[in-house]
Amino acid sequence: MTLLTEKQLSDWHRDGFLVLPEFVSEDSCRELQAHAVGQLESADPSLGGALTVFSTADQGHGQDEWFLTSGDKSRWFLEEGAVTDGALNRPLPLAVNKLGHAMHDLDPVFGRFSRTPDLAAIASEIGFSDPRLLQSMYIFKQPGIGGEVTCHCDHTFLWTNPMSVVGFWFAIEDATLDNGCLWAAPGGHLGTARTRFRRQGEGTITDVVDSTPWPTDDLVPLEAEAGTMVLLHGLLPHWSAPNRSATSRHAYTLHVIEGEADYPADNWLQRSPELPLRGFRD
Ligand SMILES: O=C(O)CCC(=O)C(=O)O
Repeated sequence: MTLLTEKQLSDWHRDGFLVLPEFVSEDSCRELQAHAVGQLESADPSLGGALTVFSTADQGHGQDEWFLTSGDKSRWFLEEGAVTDGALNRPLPLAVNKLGHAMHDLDPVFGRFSRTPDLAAIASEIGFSDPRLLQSMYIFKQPGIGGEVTCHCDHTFLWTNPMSVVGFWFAIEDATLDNGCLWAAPGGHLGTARTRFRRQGEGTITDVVDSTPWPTDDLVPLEAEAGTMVLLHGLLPHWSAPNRSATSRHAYTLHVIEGEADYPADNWLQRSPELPLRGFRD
């Protein structure tokens, strides 16, 4: 089965991203959304460690045990605007920035969404020989308080030797200029990662590997209707704005690495040997 046309493949190689509208059905999006929200509706918001705020601006979560041990768990991380004086100021389903980072292996609903013949085919068409599903995130981009995701490339966080990570990003709701759609720099994947985020001692550190600033003026918006999948090359600079609108912008993203690539022991995301990485078909 070949899903990508020659033109799509050449766009992918030229731009470092590829937007595939109507890749998943509205029904699949609604099912995943209801499931993600339902989990938060039935969760205990006072769980230990659960007040961790996810902020790409200060990376404060990077020193936090709740975050650092989440590589093989399903945990939530809060929007900065959802916490006042150390307490939640709204119900959990409206407070969470994202769920992460192993729902695809722990939860059958996420698992079904994440492992399909179409995804396996796309992974092979863009060059994976042994794709491994490393990380999943369900991103809420909440109305009014949805946090900015500062410009970055995914290799910074999910480093392999050689670089291999690709993001499979799904619009679960319409992503617009108004509610904080993705932006990306066409061709920016031909540059380098600027930083590497890794473990050091009990926390994390960000090493500067290339001090060239991100090409922020070159970013283009990737507005996407629900059901669209966007492929993001691991070196592609991408960004999303805060959501100040009244509409949420739910998205789901899977980060996939090459099985044969070396995965450093000081990457922030580590898994228990009891939950080994799997492919799209295992
Ligand atoms: O959904 C977003 O706003 C950002 C997602 C992202 O950076 C990623 O999936 O790598």
